[in-house]
Amino acid sequence: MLTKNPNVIKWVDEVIALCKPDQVVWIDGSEEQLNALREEAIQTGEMIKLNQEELPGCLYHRTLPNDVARVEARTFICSRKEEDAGPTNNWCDPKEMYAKLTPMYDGVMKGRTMYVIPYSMGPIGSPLAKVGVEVTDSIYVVLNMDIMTRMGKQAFENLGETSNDFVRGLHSKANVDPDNRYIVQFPEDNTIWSINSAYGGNVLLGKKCFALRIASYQGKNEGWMAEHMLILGLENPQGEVTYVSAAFPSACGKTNLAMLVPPEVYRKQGYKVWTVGDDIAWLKPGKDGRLYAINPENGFFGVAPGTNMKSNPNALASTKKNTIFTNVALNNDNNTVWWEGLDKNPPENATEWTGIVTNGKEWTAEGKKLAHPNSRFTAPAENCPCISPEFNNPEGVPITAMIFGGRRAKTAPLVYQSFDWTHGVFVGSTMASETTAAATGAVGVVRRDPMAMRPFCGYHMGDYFQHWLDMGEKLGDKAPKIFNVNWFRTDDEGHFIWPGFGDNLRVLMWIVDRCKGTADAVETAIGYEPKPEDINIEGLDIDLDTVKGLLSVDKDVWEQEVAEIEEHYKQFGDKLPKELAEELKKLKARVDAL
Ligand code: GTP
Ligand code: SPV
Ligand code: MN
Repeated sequence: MLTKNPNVIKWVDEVIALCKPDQVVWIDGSEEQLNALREEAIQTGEMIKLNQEELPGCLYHRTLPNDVARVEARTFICSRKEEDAGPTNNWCDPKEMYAKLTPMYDGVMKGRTMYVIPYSMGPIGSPLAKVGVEVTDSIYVVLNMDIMTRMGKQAFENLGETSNDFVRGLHSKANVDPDNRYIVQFPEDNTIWSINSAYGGNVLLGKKCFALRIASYQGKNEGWMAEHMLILGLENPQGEVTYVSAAFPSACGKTNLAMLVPPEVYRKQGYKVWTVGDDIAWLKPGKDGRLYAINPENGFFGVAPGTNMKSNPNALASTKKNTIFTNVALNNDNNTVWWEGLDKNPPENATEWTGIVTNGKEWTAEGKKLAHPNSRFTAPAENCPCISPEFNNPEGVPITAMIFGGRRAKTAPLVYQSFDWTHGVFVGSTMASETTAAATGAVGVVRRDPMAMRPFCGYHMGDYFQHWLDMGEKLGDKAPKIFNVNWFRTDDEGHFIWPGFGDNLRVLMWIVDRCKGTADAVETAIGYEPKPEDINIEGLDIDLDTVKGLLSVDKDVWEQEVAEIEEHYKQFGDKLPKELAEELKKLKARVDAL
């Protein structure tokens, strides 16, 4: 046992009594202990050791084909009152859910080892950090939590010997049975129960389950925010750094934007981007009244496909050591990894992600994929060449601009700024995006995903909007400015028009200059937009007319959008803040006048 905290001990005793493991191992986080676990996982075949010259410390893992993404249909928010979960969450009475799941956990770890993982979300000692304890029967989970969190006995030092303020996470992969898979949050009990999955987002309980679903609920009660946001610092040639956070839905470009390499014209002038976080931000007003953000994570659980030397060299560099790859393909010639979009040379001697040995060139020539579209790398943040010097700053970084965005083939322009905070909350609350492979279900279907939090908000979304409005009230004129971006507009053939990736800096530049008051804008029906010539296209092979097209606001399309937002808003009933209903009316009037 690593702690004398009676609350921890009592809870762990309860789960031992329930799950009946053969053995209990407390994870202290020592290299010795972790190495033994790595060896064991390699012995049992749970993990494969990769080429240690090319990828030192790297391991490979595959999950079952039925277990490759978050399962939103089987994810529950079990608040005592149904109303508190709201229309966007699955709900079940907590008593009923505990009663249903308890027999499933009863004896589930017989013949297995239970690992007790203490971890901190946020830098140890940060006033914004919080402690969790995850109990699991999976070594894969332990090794991933080591990368993704500050794991080990130091987390208990942070908790202290009497506090009860820790999140209790119980995970068992059980039989990985998709019909009995449950990912359940009990926000009022600080508790998460996850069973019958071994896929990251369902089982690394510090991540979406705690740092978003439970934390969003805690944030509402405690006056802070937990958001599905990257955090980056943009440094100008004078050495000043402006921090920006951005919420895009899953697999819509957070990791890429967070690690952006400036295009040549800016690099030469001395612009740099520093990564603070790529997925989650915890934000709280600081002593000076500005909004400060920490990244509660310690690593990146990033989408592998599409990651290459051109799109995201910093992410690729982050995966070169001490990284776990899940559901990518293997290159059997040299025991390294491959995925779609890494390069144009699929290995001839390949093992695709489910384990089929094949000629990768022929396989991909038939249009089949070698890596799963939601295959991922788990890489330590410290590996990232552009990790921010402020990454471990316990106070966080001050946020100047917040950006919303998603995948919209037509509707949303490249960038616009909200008129004010309330309008910005409106923009976030009406966000829509095409679905991706990060969750099970159809891909490419447009759905409303407010603030990119639809799958992650631990309470009623209407109350969440109100919390955003309240935070704006509290921050007053120190509130970040709110923007919306869309890198994914397509032409008539379905090709992306905007080059994206590093060139997104060109849009960030306008955003930062707007915050400083040094860039112009035109007022449109939906917000402030740059003049086309204010987006620097030097060195790109697109012209001013293309930028004009990317910024266009089409009356028919936006009339349709307004109608869809009206439908979307209906589900929140009385809980829809009246300020937002008012914003919708104003938008409708402006669009009608186009
Ligand atoms: P999660 O980890 O699921 O939350 O995803 P994320 O938001 O971090 O997305 P990520 O940066 O991993 O990007 C997902 C996919 O979008 C990858 O296939 C990228 O290649 C692609 N992508 C990212 N940025 C851009 C961009 O600017 N333009 C285009 N066209 N594609 C992009
Ligand atoms: C996401 O889906 O938004 C992710 C990956 O970041 S997961 O951890 O599976 O949630
Ligand atoms: Mn994410």
